[in-house]
Amino acid sequence: MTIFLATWREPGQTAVETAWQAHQKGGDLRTCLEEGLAACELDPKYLAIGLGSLANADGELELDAAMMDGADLSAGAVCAVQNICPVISVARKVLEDTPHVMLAGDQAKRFAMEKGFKPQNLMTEEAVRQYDAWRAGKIGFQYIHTTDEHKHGDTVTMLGWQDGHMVSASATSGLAWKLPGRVGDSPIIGAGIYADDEAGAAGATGLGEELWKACASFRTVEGMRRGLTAQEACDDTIKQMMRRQPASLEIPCVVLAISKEGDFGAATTEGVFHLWNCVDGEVSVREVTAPGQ
Ligand code: SD4
Repeated sequence: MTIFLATWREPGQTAVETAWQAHQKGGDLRTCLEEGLAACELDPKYLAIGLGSLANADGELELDAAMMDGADLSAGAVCAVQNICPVISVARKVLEDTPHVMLAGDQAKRFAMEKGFKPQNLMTEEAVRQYDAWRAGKIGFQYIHTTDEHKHGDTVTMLGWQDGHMVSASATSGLAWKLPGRVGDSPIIGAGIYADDEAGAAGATGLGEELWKACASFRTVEGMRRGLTAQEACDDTIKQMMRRQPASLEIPCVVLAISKEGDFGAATTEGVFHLWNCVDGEVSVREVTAPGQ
């Protein structure tokens, strides 16, 4: 059996359907997740991933991505990379072609160029228009942090499962209007993603500062290692965050997980979240509501 999970109502479907197509062409889990995320990164209509995303406070895009393979805990990530897309492919190259876990900023860009990626302007006309509107005070921080998923960030976090083997991956432009150099949870192993074939795989999306402080993905995988189902492990992480981290009540923090047995789930601190899933080619979406909402 093969399962793909992906975050958010808008891009999640693109991600799981592209991953399934890659699977049908014989791609392994790393390739399926890379292609699923790259399809989202290269589509300018998604506002918090890749080309045409919402910029940082300087009007520049700084992208983050990571991939972790649960077979041997190998991991690769890049953060604060400018002018390169898709960065999930660069993260995979860090995983496969270097002894390191993460490359940052200009040096990650240099590495990508050495690997054949061509630098390009990622600020579309629409991205510039959004940035100008923010600078003019016409749209605020909440534009990207609202319970309305149509306006929410489109960070895409994906989990792939095949006969007990798991890979996690994520790609994002991070928070809109962030301070230049700011890095969130998404490319951080243990925060934005984690995978261990001995326990399960997990990922996160939402307010990166809080998800990182909670080590949300690692915590959720450890819950499954203790015997919780994927849904129970997600609930456990989210309840703990809601109790200890009041900021996570204001802006959605989401975890998703799949256990080594293949059961999966998700939980959110706030609002409604949509989890896309593709189980042996059957694509559907689960609506997940915050506790008490
Ligand atoms: C971050 N977690 O950089 C990301 C943002 C996100 O949907 O998930 N947006 O904090």
